[in-house]
Amino acid sequence: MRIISGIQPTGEPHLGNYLGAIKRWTELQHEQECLIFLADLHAITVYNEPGALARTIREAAATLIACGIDPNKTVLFDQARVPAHAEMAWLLNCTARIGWLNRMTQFKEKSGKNRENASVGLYSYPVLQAADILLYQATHVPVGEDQKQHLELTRDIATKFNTDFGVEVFTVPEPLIGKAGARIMSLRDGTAKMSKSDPSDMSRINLTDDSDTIAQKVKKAKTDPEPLPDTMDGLKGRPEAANLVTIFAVLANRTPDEVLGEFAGQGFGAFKPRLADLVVETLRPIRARFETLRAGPAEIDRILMDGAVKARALSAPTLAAAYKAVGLPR
Ligand code: AQP
Repeated sequence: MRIISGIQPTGEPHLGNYLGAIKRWTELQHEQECLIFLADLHAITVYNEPGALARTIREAAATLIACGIDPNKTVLFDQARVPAHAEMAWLLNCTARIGWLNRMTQFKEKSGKNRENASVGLYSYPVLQAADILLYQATHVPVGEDQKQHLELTRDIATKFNTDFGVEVFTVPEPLIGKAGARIMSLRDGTAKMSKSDPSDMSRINLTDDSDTIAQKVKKAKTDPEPLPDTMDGLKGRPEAANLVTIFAVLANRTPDEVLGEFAGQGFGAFKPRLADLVVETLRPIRARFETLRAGPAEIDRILMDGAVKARALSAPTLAAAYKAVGLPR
């Protein structure tokens, strides 16, 4: 099995990224061949302050390492240092169909009402994602609910390319089914996912927040005045409450119903301090490692450059095969 996944270095990784993706990557690297990349080419599909990108790329890398990604086990790199991603994306842009991209719901969500003004890059974002995956002959991609449609598109592009040119250049990747990562919602709105790009910092817990900030954010998290029921069924129509119980359960390695068994009949005044303690304890070692790593930016750059060297070598044969298949001399 070869597994690939990525994260956009667009802001500070948060508890949703950790519980939904990063934690799983740290486990997978002990069992399978893993590549994890910082999707900096994806990051510029919307305007990102150029002066800040180099820093956010380093900080995202430091956060991943602090969470347990081991650069000796995982090939950790950023896309921009591996030009094959942009090259392959162009080849695949010529295979992907406009009708396929028109169906991508994430573009509709991210482009909002002002679609005519969205960048072409945002529109063809899933084609770059296909390039990220297919370049490495990845066999499996861990996908959350929000990314299922993009992986389907990757499979369609790979199959059409192989068929059009009559040569099996690409492995058609499978979704990695397994223990599903939790979907963590905003602390301000239980119907929106916790997100780096939410303008309110109070909506998320950043992996590098200090203990006081975490306690403050949990305390201020939106809830309701009702007491907690004894099962998750009783939380229907209370998305904020359900989200906090889910976070508690994942962090405590318990089922949500087990957590509710303990807190049934109590209000959030009792629940929130316990939840804050759990989050603080989980993130304390991550933050400590992050602070140490942040003090050595040259070491982070070295790790990313080493990763890029490995990624270039791994991707080169597939890129060459794709150029050859379409008939372009190099
Ligand atoms: N709230 C979440 N709950 C569970 N998983 C999440 N992921 C993101 N948010 C949650 C997962 O984290 C991985 C990396 O995500 P990403 O940074 O590439 O992009 P995203 O999904 O668009 O995350 P954000 O935080 O919402 O970023 P912005 O605001 O920059 O768009 C993915 O596996 C994702 O599923």
